Amino acid sequence: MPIAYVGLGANLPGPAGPPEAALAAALKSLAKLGRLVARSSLYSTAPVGLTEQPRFLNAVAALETELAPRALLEALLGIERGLGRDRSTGQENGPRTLDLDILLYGDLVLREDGLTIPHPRLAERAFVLAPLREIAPQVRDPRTGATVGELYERVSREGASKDVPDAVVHVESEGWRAGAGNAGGGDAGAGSDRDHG
Ligand code: PH2
Ligand code: MG
Ligand code: MG
Repeated sequence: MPIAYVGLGANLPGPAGPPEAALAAALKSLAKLGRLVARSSLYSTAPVGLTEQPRFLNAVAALETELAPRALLEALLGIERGLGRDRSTGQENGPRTLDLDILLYGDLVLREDGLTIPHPRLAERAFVLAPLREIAPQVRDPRTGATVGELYERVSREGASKDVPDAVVHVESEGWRAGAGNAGGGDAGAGSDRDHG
């Protein structure tokens, strides 16, 4: 069964509470779509694309699933809606209660209406690559063959975020660590180092 890597992000309070609660609730819903095999720590990240908005909380989960890519996307959109995401009013790159993105789906390369895998901006985004590297440093971008670790190093060296103070900061969270069942176990992300990716 393929492993899908799903990016989680939020920077507005919603029905579940603050962004951290939305991410925790989303993780529980994700676990119902297959087997949650890993989850990263939480990261506080500077907004990219539209800078005048609150910082985001970001994380990445690894989900082993029988759902085909399109069915997985529909399920993710359903979870977003359930946690307050309103796509009729939202701004592109603007604030949101929850964003769930398919980053990778096994080694699939897919370009369809409304669904591109790998995520088209995966290689540019430190807020995605830092949590993804934590749980899947050796996984490869099937478009280029580069590993996630290599992509992260490149973005850290050359990316726009390198000039932004505190662009990506690892967050210690008891609640997140304890929450959502077995998803990835307790040791992921141990340590309190800051990560200026
Ligand atoms: N998502 C965006 C646009 N900008 N910036 C951060 N830091 N984190 C995000 O998840 C994010 C963003 C569009 O999905
Ligand atoms: Mg999205
Ligand atoms: Mg997104």
